[in-house]
Amino acid sequence: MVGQEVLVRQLIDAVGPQVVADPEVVASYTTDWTGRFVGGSPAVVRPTTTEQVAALVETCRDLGVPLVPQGGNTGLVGGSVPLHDEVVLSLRRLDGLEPVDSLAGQVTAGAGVSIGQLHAAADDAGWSYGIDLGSRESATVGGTVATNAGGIHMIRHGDTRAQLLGVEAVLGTGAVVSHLGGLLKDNTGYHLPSLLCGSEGTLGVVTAARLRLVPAPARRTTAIVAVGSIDAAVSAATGYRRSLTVLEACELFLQPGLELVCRTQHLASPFADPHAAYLLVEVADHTDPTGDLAAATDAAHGVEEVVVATDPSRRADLWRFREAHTEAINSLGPPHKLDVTVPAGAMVQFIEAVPAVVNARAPAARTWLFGHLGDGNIHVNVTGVDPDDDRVDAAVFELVAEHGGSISAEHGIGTAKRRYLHLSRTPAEIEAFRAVKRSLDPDGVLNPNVLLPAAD
Ligand code: FAD
Ligand code: 2HG
Ligand code: ZN
Repeated sequence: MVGQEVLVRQLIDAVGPQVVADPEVVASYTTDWTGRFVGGSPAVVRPTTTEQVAALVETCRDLGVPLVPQGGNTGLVGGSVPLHDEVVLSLRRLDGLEPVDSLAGQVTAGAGVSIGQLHAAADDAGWSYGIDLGSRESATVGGTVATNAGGIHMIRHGDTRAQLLGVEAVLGTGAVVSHLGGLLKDNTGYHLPSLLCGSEGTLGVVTAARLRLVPAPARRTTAIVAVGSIDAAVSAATGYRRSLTVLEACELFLQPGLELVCRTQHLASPFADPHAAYLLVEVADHTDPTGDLAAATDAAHGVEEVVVATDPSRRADLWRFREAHTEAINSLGPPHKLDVTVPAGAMVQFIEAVPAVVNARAPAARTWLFGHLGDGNIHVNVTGVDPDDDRVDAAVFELVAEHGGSISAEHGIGTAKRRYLHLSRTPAEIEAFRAVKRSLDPDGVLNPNVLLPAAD
């Protein structure tokens, strides 16, 4: 490995003044959003063109210096920060956004465009983008593609992969692959966008994406439905999924989470009395969907109270109770974030079992449960545990595996979960992953400490 000064000079020779070695600036790229993962780096490179990204990857390959691609740095699994002194490759300056192709209902966006910017552009053109998430103002197109982000509308529009019609990317070899034509039907071989989507920066650096847009419904109704038990929440969620073709979101949170959000965000609870669990349900259509939502809620068992909103600012107020969970939990110190899926049939049992499993390993820890119940995705957050102590993580992941679930629903594997990948993937699958990695990144330049377990 070359020394820092020589390295910085060689990086500048390759990509120009986009290389930053000022320790103060570098430090702003080396800690993750939660504060649990803190690293260090000799330099941050902030290219503005795909050619510069390719030159950087080639140079790092020649020098044997690994890179960590970074977008908005909102990832929650320690995949976007340099935990092993890697060079940080920030894609935020690749922020070109082409005009929306209104005829096709598609858009081509640079990797650094934020999801919020994408929404604004789609809305202006009378379309909508199917992915939305609480980190929308910082999370980038490149990062959401790299993690295959899910988010709050996944139940209706699918994950990021389902929006992805094409990508431009620099592979670990330095080669640029680009297929941004946006044809809806295009069976001409391997679908590289699908492979790169969810690869967490281990196979290629996404520099641009061609994304499909979805219709923009004129009317939207949001409700928080208070129920008396987890069981009632799970069966109500199934009822909503079965009866509402216009269901856009079906999110879960529990009483302790609501209290924490209200206390830390200085909000008044939407209900006078406490309830065991809450579903935030949203429907959207071209005509007013409020009646459909009311009928589905009437048909659900165990509903104790409901608040409903149709105007945008009141709906945003309701969303705050759900979306502020991440920020509220972080105010207690860096949490362990265990983003998991379990099958619908195992959900009640899983949710009820988790706190005891956590406390058996860490008696003083606190478990917070919320998430995208409509698609089986629960965010298990644990506070009061040392950032490096992952005995609780192991115990929860084992519980997930026992229930037939996945150790990552939407955040990815990152560095946090790589040693647990075997709980969700067979040895043959992991070997196939390694073969793909060897082929597209033969020298292990791109995020070598992410996703795949260490070779031994
Ligand atoms: P980063 O955090 O910068 O990077 C994430 C991973 O992608 C890293 O492995 C990185 O190396 C890689 N990467 C980044 N850019 C590129 C690129 N251009 N090419 C190749 N690899 C790249 N996630 C959800 O799925 N659903 C949610 O509902 C959701 N809500 C969130 C709410 C909050 C408040 C926060 C803080 C996070 C939330 N997340 C959610 C997690 C996070 O926002 C997503 O994982 C998002 O996709 C990360 O995007 P980013 O641009 O910040 O990527
Ligand atoms: C969400 O759904 C995000 O709000 C973040 O995926 C989840 O904070 C978390 O664990
Ligand atoms: Zn989520």
